[in-house]
Amino acid sequence: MAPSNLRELQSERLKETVLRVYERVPFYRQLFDSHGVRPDDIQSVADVVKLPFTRKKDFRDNYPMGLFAVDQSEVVRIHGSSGTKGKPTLVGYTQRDIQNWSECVARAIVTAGGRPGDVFHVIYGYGLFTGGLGFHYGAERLGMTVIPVSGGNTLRQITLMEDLHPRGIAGTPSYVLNIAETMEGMGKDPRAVGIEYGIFGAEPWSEEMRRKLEEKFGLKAMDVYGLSEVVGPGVAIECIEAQEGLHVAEDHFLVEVVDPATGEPLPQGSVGELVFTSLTKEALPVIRYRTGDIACLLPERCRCGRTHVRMSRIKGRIDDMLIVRGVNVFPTEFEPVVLTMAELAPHYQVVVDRVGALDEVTLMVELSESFVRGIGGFNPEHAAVQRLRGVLAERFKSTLGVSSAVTFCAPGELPRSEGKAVRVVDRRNVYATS
Ligand code: DLL
Repeated sequence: MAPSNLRELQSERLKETVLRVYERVPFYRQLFDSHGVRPDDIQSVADVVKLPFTRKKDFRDNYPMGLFAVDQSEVVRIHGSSGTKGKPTLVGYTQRDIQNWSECVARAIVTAGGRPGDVFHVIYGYGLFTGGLGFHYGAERLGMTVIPVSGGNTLRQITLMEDLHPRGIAGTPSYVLNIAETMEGMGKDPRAVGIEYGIFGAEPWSEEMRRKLEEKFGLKAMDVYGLSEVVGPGVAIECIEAQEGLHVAEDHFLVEVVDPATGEPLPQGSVGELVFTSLTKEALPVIRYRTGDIACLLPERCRCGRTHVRMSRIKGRIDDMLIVRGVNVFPTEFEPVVLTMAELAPHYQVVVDRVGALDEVTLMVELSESFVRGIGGFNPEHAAVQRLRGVLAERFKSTLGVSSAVTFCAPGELPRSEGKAVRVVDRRNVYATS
Protein backbone atom coordinates (compact mmCIF):
# COMPACT_ATOMS: atom_id res chain seq x y z
CA MET A 1 0.00 0.00 0.00
CA ALA A 2 1.29 3.48 -0.82
CA PRO A 3 2.41 5.26 2.37
CA SER A 4 -0.21 8.04 1.98
CA ASN A 5 -3.04 5.49 1.72
CA LEU A 6 -1.62 3.63 4.69
CA ARG A 7 -1.64 6.83 6.78
CA GLU A 8 -5.30 7.38 5.87
CA LEU A 9 -6.24 3.84 6.81
CA GLN A 10 -4.31 4.12 10.07
CA SER A 11 -5.99 7.42 10.91
CA GLU A 12 -9.48 5.97 10.41
CA ARG A 13 -8.66 2.93 12.48
CA LEU A 14 -7.00 4.96 15.22
CA LYS A 15 -10.09 7.16 15.58
CA GLU A 16 -12.32 4.07 15.85
CA THR A 17 -10.03 2.46 18.42
CA VAL A 18 -9.83 5.57 20.60
CA LEU A 19 -13.60 5.96 20.59
CA ARG A 20 -14.05 2.29 21.34
CA VAL A 21 -11.84 2.27 24.45
CA TYR A 22 -13.22 5.60 25.68
CA GLU A 23 -16.79 4.34 25.50
CA ARG A 24 -16.23 0.79 26.67
CA VAL A 25 -13.30 0.65 29.11
CA PRO A 26 -13.62 2.67 32.34
CA PHE A 27 -9.83 2.55 32.78
CA TYR A 28 -9.28 4.41 29.50
CA ARG A 29 -12.07 6.91 30.11
CA GLN A 30 -10.45 7.84 33.42
CA LEU A 31 -6.96 7.90 31.93
CA PHE A 32 -7.99 10.13 29.00
CA ASP A 33 -10.03 12.41 31.28
CA SER A 34 -7.15 12.82 33.70
CA HIS A 35 -4.91 13.82 30.76
CA GLY A 36 -7.55 16.15 29.37
CA VAL A 37 -7.83 14.18 26.10
CA ARG A 38 -11.15 13.67 24.33
CA PRO A 39 -11.70 11.16 21.51
CA ASP A 40 -12.37 13.92 18.95
CA ASP A 41 -8.93 15.43 19.68
CA ILE A 42 -7.64 12.49 17.67
CA GLN A 43 -8.19 13.13 13.97
CA SER A 44 -5.15 11.47 12.39
CA VAL A 45 -2.14 9.30 13.20
CA ALA A 46 -0.12 12.43 13.94
CA ASP A 47 -2.40 13.02 16.94
CA VAL A 48 -1.39 9.75 18.58
CA VAL A 49 1.23 11.64 20.61
CA LYS A 50 -1.59 13.42 22.46
CA LEU A 51 -2.68 10.12 23.99
CA PRO A 52 -1.35 8.90 27.35
CA PHE A 53 0.85 5.82 27.60
CA THR A 54 -0.14 2.44 29.02
CA ARG A 55 2.19 -0.03 30.68
CA LYS A 56 2.43 -3.62 31.87
CA LYS A 57 1.40 -2.36 35.30
CA ASP A 58 -1.99 -1.32 33.90
CA PHE A 59 -2.58 -4.92 32.84
CA ARG A 60 -1.60 -6.15 36.30
CA ASP A 61 -3.76 -3.57 38.09
CA ASN A 62 -6.76 -4.51 35.95
CA TYR A 63 -6.18 -8.27 36.11
CA PRO A 64 -7.80 -10.41 34.83
CA MET A 65 -10.13 -8.72 32.32
CA GLY A 66 -10.47 -5.08 33.40
CA LEU A 67 -9.01 -3.70 30.16
CA PHE A 68 -11.32 -5.70 27.88
CA ALA A 69 -13.60 -3.70 25.60
CA VAL A 70 -16.13 -6.51 25.05
CA ASP A 71 -18.27 -8.68 27.27
CA GLN A 72 -16.56 -11.89 28.33
CA SER A 73 -19.13 -13.89 26.30
CA GLU A 74 -17.67 -12.39 23.10
CA VAL A 75 -14.15 -13.50 23.98
CA VAL A 76 -13.32 -16.75 22.17
CA ARG A 77 -9.79 -17.18 23.51
CA ILE A 78 -7.53 -16.12 26.37
CA HIS A 79 -3.72 -16.13 26.20
CA GLY A 80 -1.10 -14.94 28.65
CA SER A 81 2.37 -13.51 28.70
CA SER A 82 4.97 -16.14 29.32
CA GLY A 83 5.55 -14.51 32.71
CA THR A 84 9.30 -14.93 33.02
CA LYS A 85 8.85 -12.14 35.58
CA GLY A 86 5.94 -12.08 38.05
CA LYS A 87 2.29 -12.88 37.47
CA PRO A 88 1.12 -13.63 33.92
CA THR A 89 -0.78 -10.97 32.03
CA LEU A 90 -4.01 -12.20 30.46
CA VAL A 91 -5.12 -11.09 27.02
CA GLY A 92 -8.27 -11.93 25.05
CA TYR A 93 -9.52 -12.17 21.47
CA THR A 94 -12.91 -12.03 19.77
CA GLN A 95 -13.59 -14.26 16.77
CA ARG A 96 -12.71 -11.31 14.54
CA ASP A 97 -9.47 -10.69 16.48
CA ILE A 98 -8.44 -14.29 15.86
CA GLN A 99 -9.16 -13.86 12.14
CA ASN A 100 -7.10 -10.65 11.96
CA TRP A 101 -4.26 -12.15 13.97
CA SER A 102 -4.22 -15.30 11.80
CA GLU A 103 -4.11 -13.04 8.74
CA CYS A 104 -1.10 -11.17 10.21
CA VAL A 105 0.74 -14.39 11.00
CA ALA A 106 -0.11 -15.90 7.58
CA ARG A 107 1.30 -12.78 5.95
CA ALA A 108 4.36 -12.95 8.21
CA ILE A 109 5.01 -16.56 7.20
CA VAL A 110 4.78 -15.64 3.51
CA THR A 111 7.14 -12.72 4.12
CA ALA A 112 9.61 -15.23 5.58
CA GLY A 113 9.37 -17.49 2.53
CA GLY A 114 6.48 -19.82 3.46
CA ARG A 115 3.88 -20.98 0.92
CA PRO A 116 0.54 -22.81 1.03
CA GLY A 117 1.14 -26.55 1.01
CA ASP A 118 4.48 -26.37 2.88
CA VAL A 119 4.99 -28.74 5.77
CA PHE A 120 5.45 -26.37 8.72
CA HIS A 121 6.83 -27.56 12.07
CA VAL A 122 5.74 -25.36 14.99
CA ILE A 123 8.08 -25.61 17.98
CA TYR A 124 6.73 -22.65 19.96
CA GLY A 125 4.85 -23.74 23.07
CA TYR A 126 1.12 -24.39 22.73
CA GLY A 127 -0.98 -23.13 25.62
CA LEU A 128 -1.31 -19.78 27.32
CA PHE A 129 1.81 -18.58 25.46
CA THR A 130 0.81 -16.95 22.17
CA GLY A 131 3.65 -18.53 20.16
CA GLY A 132 2.24 -22.00 19.40
CA LEU A 133 -1.42 -21.28 18.69
CA GLY A 134 -0.58 -17.93 17.08
CA PHE A 135 1.63 -19.62 14.49
CA HIS A 136 -0.74 -22.56 14.20
CA TYR A 137 -3.76 -20.49 13.17
CA GLY A 138 -1.69 -18.33 10.84
CA ALA A 139 -0.19 -21.39 9.15
CA GLU A 140 -3.60 -23.04 8.75
CA ARG A 141 -5.01 -19.81 7.38
CA LEU A 142 -2.28 -19.90 4.77
CA GLY A 143 -3.10 -23.49 3.88
CA MET A 144 0.07 -25.12 5.20
CA THR A 145 0.41 -28.63 6.56
CA VAL A 146 0.97 -27.75 10.21
CA ILE A 147 2.79 -30.02 12.64
CA PRO A 148 1.81 -28.76 16.12
CA VAL A 149 4.75 -30.28 17.99
CA SER A 150 5.05 -27.52 20.64
CA GLY A 151 8.22 -27.25 22.76
CA GLY A 152 10.20 -29.98 24.45
CA ASN A 153 10.64 -33.71 23.82
CA THR A 154 13.64 -33.13 21.59
CA LEU A 155 13.94 -36.70 20.36
CA ARG A 156 10.35 -36.67 19.10
CA GLN A 157 11.01 -33.31 17.40
CA ILE A 158 13.94 -34.89 15.57
CA THR A 159 11.99 -37.98 14.50
CA LEU A 160 9.14 -35.89 13.14
CA MET A 161 11.54 -33.59 11.30
CA GLU A 162 13.33 -36.55 9.74
CA ASP A 163 10.09 -38.24 8.70
CA LEU A 164 8.05 -35.24 7.51
CA HIS A 165 10.82 -33.01 6.10
CA PRO A 166 9.28 -29.63 6.96
CA ARG A 167 10.09 -26.82 4.52
CA GLY A 168 9.67 -24.33 7.36
CA ILE A 169 10.03 -24.30 11.12
CA ALA A 170 9.13 -21.76 13.82
CA GLY A 171 10.61 -21.74 17.31
CA THR A 172 12.84 -19.90 19.76
CA PRO A 173 16.39 -19.67 18.41
CA SER A 174 17.90 -21.07 21.62
CA TYR A 175 15.77 -24.23 21.54
CA VAL A 176 16.22 -24.82 17.82
CA LEU A 177 19.99 -24.60 18.35
CA ASN A 178 19.57 -27.12 21.14
CA ILE A 179 17.76 -29.46 18.69
CA ALA A 180 20.62 -29.10 16.17
CA GLU A 181 23.21 -29.95 18.81
CA THR A 182 21.22 -32.94 19.99
CA MET A 183 21.13 -34.20 16.40
CA GLU A 184 24.86 -33.69 16.02
CA GLY A 185 25.42 -35.55 19.29
CA MET A 186 23.51 -38.47 17.76
CA GLY A 187 25.81 -38.37 14.72
CA LYS A 188 23.09 -36.85 12.51
CA ASP A 189 23.43 -33.88 10.17
CA PRO A 190 20.61 -31.34 10.69
CA ARG A 191 21.03 -30.27 7.05
CA ALA A 192 19.72 -33.64 5.93
CA VAL A 193 16.22 -32.62 7.10
CA GLY A 194 16.13 -30.08 4.27
CA ILE A 195 14.52 -27.17 6.16
CA GLU A 196 14.57 -24.06 3.95
CA TYR A 197 13.42 -21.30 6.30
CA GLY A 198 13.20 -20.80 10.05
CA ILE A 199 11.09 -18.19 11.84
CA PHE A 200 12.82 -17.36 15.11
CA GLY A 201 11.81 -15.01 17.89
CA ALA A 202 10.16 -14.58 21.29
CA GLU A 203 13.61 -13.93 22.81
CA PRO A 204 16.56 -11.69 21.96
CA TRP A 205 19.13 -13.17 19.58
CA SER A 206 22.03 -11.97 17.50
CA GLU A 207 23.43 -12.00 13.96
CA GLU A 208 25.96 -14.56 15.15
CA MET A 209 23.13 -16.81 16.28
CA ARG A 210 21.53 -16.34 12.84
CA ARG A 211 24.74 -17.48 11.16
CA LYS A 212 25.01 -20.48 13.49
CA LEU A 213 21.41 -21.63 12.84
CA GLU A 214 21.75 -21.06 9.10
CA GLU A 215 25.00 -22.97 8.94
CA LYS A 216 23.83 -25.92 11.04
CA PHE A 217 20.51 -26.47 9.24
CA GLY A 218 21.33 -24.95 5.84
CA LEU A 219 18.23 -22.75 6.18
CA LYS A 220 17.49 -19.03 6.02
CA ALA A 221 16.70 -17.60 9.45
CA MET A 222 14.19 -14.77 9.88
CA ASP A 223 13.48 -12.77 13.02
CA VAL A 224 9.84 -12.53 14.17
CA TYR A 225 8.67 -10.15 16.88
CA GLY A 226 5.52 -9.81 18.90
CA LEU A 227 4.15 -9.60 22.40
CA SER A 228 0.96 -10.84 23.97
CA GLU A 229 -0.27 -7.43 25.11
CA VAL A 230 -0.26 -6.27 21.49
CA VAL A 231 -1.42 -9.57 19.92
CA GLY A 232 1.34 -12.23 19.99
CA PRO A 233 3.72 -13.19 17.16
CA GLY A 234 3.17 -11.47 13.83
CA VAL A 235 3.56 -7.83 14.88
CA ALA A 236 6.76 -7.64 12.80
CA ILE A 237 8.87 -10.01 10.71
CA GLU A 238 11.93 -9.98 8.50
CA CYS A 239 11.52 -10.66 4.80
CA ILE A 240 13.48 -13.50 3.25
CA GLU A 241 14.61 -11.18 0.43
CA ALA A 242 16.59 -8.76 2.63
CA GLN A 243 16.80 -10.41 6.09
CA GLU A 244 17.46 -6.96 7.41
CA GLY A 245 14.96 -5.37 9.75
CA LEU A 246 11.45 -6.52 10.60
CA HIS A 247 8.45 -5.17 8.65
CA VAL A 248 5.80 -3.97 11.12
CA ALA A 249 2.18 -4.92 10.22
CA GLU A 250 1.35 -1.22 10.15
CA ASP A 251 -2.24 -1.64 9.00
CA HIS A 252 -2.93 -3.33 12.35
CA PHE A 253 -0.36 -1.78 14.68
CA LEU A 254 0.87 1.78 14.90
CA VAL A 255 4.50 1.88 16.02
CA GLU A 256 6.41 4.71 17.71
CA VAL A 257 9.85 4.97 19.27
CA VAL A 258 10.14 7.08 22.41
CA ASP A 259 12.85 8.09 24.82
CA PRO A 260 12.58 5.47 27.58
CA ALA A 261 13.40 8.04 30.27
CA THR A 262 11.14 10.93 29.23
CA GLY A 263 8.56 9.33 26.93
CA GLU A 264 9.32 11.97 24.26
CA PRO A 265 8.83 10.70 20.68
CA LEU A 266 12.17 10.26 18.91
CA PRO A 267 12.89 10.99 15.24
CA GLN A 268 12.95 8.01 12.87
CA GLY A 269 16.22 6.16 13.09
CA SER A 270 16.87 6.88 16.78
CA VAL A 271 17.16 4.02 19.20
CA GLY A 272 14.53 4.01 21.94
CA GLU A 273 11.59 2.16 23.42
CA LEU A 274 8.99 0.66 21.09
CA VAL A 275 5.41 1.80 21.71
CA PHE A 276 2.42 0.20 19.99
CA THR A 277 -1.20 1.20 19.50
CA SER A 278 -3.51 -1.48 18.10
CA LEU A 279 -5.70 -0.37 15.18
CA THR A 280 -8.10 -3.27 14.64
CA LYS A 281 -8.41 -5.13 17.92
CA GLU A 282 -11.87 -5.60 19.42
CA ALA A 283 -11.48 -7.45 22.71
CA LEU A 284 -8.34 -5.81 24.02
CA PRO A 285 -7.30 -2.68 22.16
CA VAL A 286 -4.07 -1.15 23.46
CA ILE A 287 -3.20 2.52 23.41
CA ARG A 288 0.45 3.61 23.30
CA TYR A 289 1.67 0.50 25.07
CA ARG A 290 5.24 0.89 26.38
CA THR A 291 6.84 -2.43 25.47
CA GLY A 292 10.13 -2.00 27.34
CA ASP A 293 11.83 -3.29 24.16
CA ILE A 294 14.67 -1.24 22.73
CA ALA A 295 14.99 -0.88 18.94
CA CYS A 296 14.90 1.72 16.16
CA LEU A 297 12.90 2.18 12.98
CA LEU A 298 14.76 1.97 9.68
CA PRO A 299 13.66 4.86 7.49
CA GLU A 300 14.81 3.48 4.10
CA ARG A 301 12.43 1.55 1.84
CA CYS A 302 13.25 -2.19 1.85
CA ARG A 303 14.58 -3.74 -1.30
CA CYS A 304 11.85 -6.42 -1.14
CA GLY A 305 9.40 -3.68 -2.20
CA ARG A 306 7.17 -3.84 0.89
CA THR A 307 6.17 -0.41 2.14
CA HIS A 308 5.63 -1.30 5.78
CA VAL A 309 8.28 0.30 7.96
CA ARG A 310 11.02 -1.92 9.37
CA MET A 311 12.28 -2.03 12.92
CA SER A 312 15.74 -3.20 13.90
CA ARG A 313 16.37 -6.33 15.89
CA ILE A 314 15.48 -5.85 19.56
CA LYS A 315 18.65 -4.66 21.26
CA GLY A 316 17.41 -5.61 24.72
CA ARG A 317 14.76 -4.89 27.31
CA ILE A 318 14.94 -1.80 29.49
CA ASP A 319 14.46 -3.87 32.63
CA ASP A 320 17.33 -6.19 31.66
CA MET A 321 19.77 -3.35 31.11
CA LEU A 322 22.76 -3.52 33.44
CA ILE A 323 24.79 -0.59 34.57
CA VAL A 324 28.27 -1.87 35.10
CA ARG A 325 30.54 0.82 36.46
CA GLY A 326 28.53 3.46 34.68
CA VAL A 327 28.36 1.65 31.32
CA ASN A 328 24.97 0.47 30.05
CA VAL A 329 25.10 -3.14 28.88
CA PHE A 330 22.38 -5.46 27.63
CA PRO A 331 22.96 -9.15 28.45
CA THR A 332 22.43 -10.00 24.77
CA GLU A 333 25.58 -8.08 23.89
CA PHE A 334 27.63 -10.95 25.29
CA GLU A 335 26.21 -13.33 22.70
CA PRO A 336 28.18 -12.22 19.63
CA VAL A 337 31.47 -12.65 21.52
CA VAL A 338 30.55 -16.09 22.84
CA LEU A 339 29.26 -17.37 19.50
CA THR A 340 32.34 -16.42 17.51
CA MET A 341 34.90 -18.27 19.66
CA ALA A 342 35.54 -21.90 18.76
CA GLU A 343 36.74 -22.62 22.31
CA LEU A 344 33.25 -21.83 23.64
CA ALA A 345 29.91 -23.57 23.25
CA PRO A 346 26.94 -21.32 22.38
CA HIS A 347 25.51 -21.64 25.89
CA TYR A 348 25.83 -18.82 28.39
CA GLN A 349 24.16 -17.04 31.27
CA VAL A 350 24.83 -13.61 32.66
CA VAL A 351 24.81 -13.55 36.46
CA VAL A 352 24.29 -10.16 38.06
CA ASP A 353 25.13 -9.52 41.67
CA ARG A 354 25.49 -6.47 43.81
CA VAL A 355 28.72 -5.85 45.62
CA GLY A 356 28.32 -2.78 47.80
CA ALA A 357 26.54 -0.29 45.59
CA LEU A 358 27.89 -1.68 42.31
CA ASP A 359 26.50 -4.23 39.87
CA GLU A 360 28.94 -7.07 39.29
CA VAL A 361 28.48 -9.18 36.20
CA THR A 362 29.80 -12.69 35.74
CA LEU A 363 29.48 -14.51 32.45
CA MET A 364 28.94 -18.24 32.88
CA VAL A 365 29.86 -19.94 29.64
CA GLU A 366 30.50 -23.52 28.57
CA LEU A 367 33.74 -24.61 26.99
CA SER A 368 33.17 -26.41 23.69
CA GLU A 369 33.52 -30.18 23.59
CA SER A 370 36.34 -30.08 21.04
CA PHE A 371 38.32 -27.60 23.14
CA VAL A 372 37.87 -29.68 26.30
CA ARG A 373 38.93 -32.81 24.41
CA GLY A 374 41.99 -30.95 23.11
CA ILE A 375 43.20 -30.11 26.63
CA GLY A 376 42.60 -33.62 27.92
CA GLY A 377 39.40 -33.00 29.89
CA PHE A 378 37.58 -30.20 31.67
CA ASN A 379 40.04 -28.27 33.81
CA PRO A 380 39.43 -24.57 34.47
CA GLU A 381 42.99 -24.25 35.84
CA HIS A 382 44.61 -25.44 32.60
CA ALA A 383 46.97 -22.87 31.09
CA ALA A 384 44.97 -22.78 27.82
CA VAL A 385 41.81 -21.95 29.78
CA GLN A 386 43.64 -19.20 31.65
CA ARG A 387 44.80 -17.77 28.33
CA LEU A 388 41.24 -17.92 27.06
CA ARG A 389 40.09 -15.99 30.10
CA GLY A 390 42.47 -13.18 29.17
CA VAL A 391 41.34 -13.14 25.52
CA LEU A 392 37.69 -13.01 26.56
CA ALA A 393 38.25 -10.20 29.05
CA GLU A 394 39.92 -8.18 26.31
CA ARG A 395 37.11 -8.80 23.82
CA PHE A 396 34.47 -7.76 26.35
CA LYS A 397 36.41 -4.65 27.18
CA SER A 398 36.75 -3.68 23.51
CA THR A 399 33.22 -4.59 22.36
CA LEU A 400 31.08 -3.83 25.43
CA GLY A 401 33.31 -1.34 27.19
CA VAL A 402 33.19 -3.30 30.43
CA SER A 403 35.19 -6.11 31.88
CA SER A 404 33.28 -9.02 33.25
CA ALA A 405 34.34 -11.97 35.35
CA VAL A 406 34.07 -15.29 33.53
CA THR A 407 33.20 -18.68 34.99
CA PHE A 408 33.88 -21.56 32.62
CA CYS A 409 31.50 -24.50 32.77
CA ALA A 410 31.87 -28.03 31.46
CA PRO A 411 30.03 -28.95 28.23
CA GLY A 412 26.37 -29.64 29.05
CA GLU A 413 26.51 -27.98 32.47
CA LEU A 414 24.24 -25.00 31.84
CA PRO A 415 20.48 -25.52 31.58
CA ARG A 416 19.20 -25.97 28.00
CA SER A 417 16.15 -24.08 26.86
CA GLU A 418 13.01 -25.72 25.54
CA GLY A 419 11.34 -22.34 25.03
CA LYS A 420 12.61 -18.90 25.97
CA ALA A 421 16.19 -19.21 27.23
CA VAL A 422 16.98 -17.78 30.66
CA ARG A 423 20.01 -15.61 29.90
CA VAL A 424 20.06 -13.45 33.00
CA VAL A 425 20.30 -14.69 36.56
CA ASP A 426 19.73 -11.75 38.84
CA ARG A 427 21.03 -12.30 42.35
CA ARG A 428 20.80 -8.67 43.40
CA ASN A 429 17.67 -9.07 45.48
CA VAL A 430 18.49 -12.42 47.05
CA TYR A 431 19.89 -10.81 50.18
CA ALA A 432 17.31 -8.03 50.38
CA THR A 433 15.34 -8.04 53.61
CA SER A 434 11.67 -7.22 53.40
O1 DLL B 1 7.03 -13.83 22.92
C1 DLL B 1 5.25 -13.57 21.33
C2 DLL B 1 6.03 -14.27 20.30
C3 DLL B 1 5.87 -15.61 20.08
C4 DLL B 1 6.92 -13.56 19.49
C5 DLL B 1 6.57 -16.27 19.10
C6 DLL B 1 7.64 -14.20 18.51
C7 DLL B 1 7.47 -15.55 18.30
P1 DLL B 1 5.42 -12.62 25.15
O2 DLL B 1 5.57 -13.93 25.80
O3 DLL B 1 4.36 -11.71 25.62
O4 DLL B 1 5.11 -12.82 23.61
O5 DLL B 1 6.82 -11.91 25.23
C8 DLL B 1 7.02 -10.67 24.57
O6 DLL B 1 9.37 -11.17 24.22
O7 DLL B 1 8.30 -7.80 24.70
C9 DLL B 1 10.23 -9.02 23.83
O8 DLL B 1 10.90 -8.59 25.00
C10 DLL B 1 10.48 -10.51 23.63
N1 DLL B 1 10.54 -10.81 22.20
C11 DLL B 1 9.57 -11.28 21.39
N2 DLL B 1 10.04 -11.45 20.14
C12 DLL B 1 11.34 -11.05 20.15
C13 DLL B 1 12.37 -10.97 19.16
C14 DLL B 1 5.91 -13.43 22.68
N3 DLL B 1 12.21 -11.34 17.91
C15 DLL B 1 8.45 -10.22 24.75
N4 DLL B 1 13.58 -10.48 19.58
C16 DLL B 1 8.73 -8.94 24.00
C17 DLL B 1 13.79 -10.10 20.85
C18 DLL B 1 11.67 -10.64 21.46
N5 DLL B 1 12.87 -10.17 21.81
